[in-house]
Amino acid sequence: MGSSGCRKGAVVIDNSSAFRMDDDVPLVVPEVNPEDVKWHKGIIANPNCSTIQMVVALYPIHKEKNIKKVIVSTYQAVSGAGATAIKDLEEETRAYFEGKYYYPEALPNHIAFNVIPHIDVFLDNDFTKEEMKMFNETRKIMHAPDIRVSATCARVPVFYGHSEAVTIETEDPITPEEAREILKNAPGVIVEDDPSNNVYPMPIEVAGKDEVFVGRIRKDLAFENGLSMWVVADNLRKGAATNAVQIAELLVEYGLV
Ligand code: L14
Repeated sequence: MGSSGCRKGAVVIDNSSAFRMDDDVPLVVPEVNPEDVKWHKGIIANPNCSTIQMVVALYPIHKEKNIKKVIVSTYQAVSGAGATAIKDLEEETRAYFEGKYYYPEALPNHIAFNVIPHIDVFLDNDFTKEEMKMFNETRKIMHAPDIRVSATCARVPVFYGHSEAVTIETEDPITPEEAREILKNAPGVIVEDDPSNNVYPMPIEVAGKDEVFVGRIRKDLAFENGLSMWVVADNLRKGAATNAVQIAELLVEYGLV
């Protein structure tokens, strides 16, 4: 293995969590840390879906206002857990109306008309692995080793599209107007924020799209320099496939393949 990958020059963009925190493997979201693809040694890791959409929205704010803390709750679609989890939601919903019992095959609990605060496995600190991915991967992608991320990841009965309620504390003060302006000019972000006309991002609208959608931008009431927002993206597109394709395009652009 040389710096250009395997002997034949192939590069692997890996969508699993296996190599993401490996010091020798770049973890890349092209809107945030495109240059990191340059030091790959044959593998580039594609981050976790919930982390990708969050950093696309947070990084432009971080660059200008220095984010210290993030508190995030996710509302994750079943498709993240695969085709059998999609079947779980479908079949269990049908069974519910037919008065029948359905035993979930992929998800750890019943998902129809329910919310499950459990994604991936539980760890020693009582967070789940999914929640700790948001902590660790955010730091690595944003090159921000001191950011504290406290996540609660929940599964909701939605087929496609993860939603996230995100609250940040910044070092420098930030107004919602400033945040809206920053995000309107940010790569890969679409601001949909007109609550008086019932306009805010929702998974059903965002499914099938490649961008990260942000709305409900408002001053937070718990932190001095606090801001809250609602972030939605298609977990299979920007959260997985689109991001991987963008990484491949970067390799071509930089002449690395
Ligand atoms: O890429 O929704 O780390 O169950 C593992 C769990 C993707 C989503 C990852 C889920 C994930 C997933």
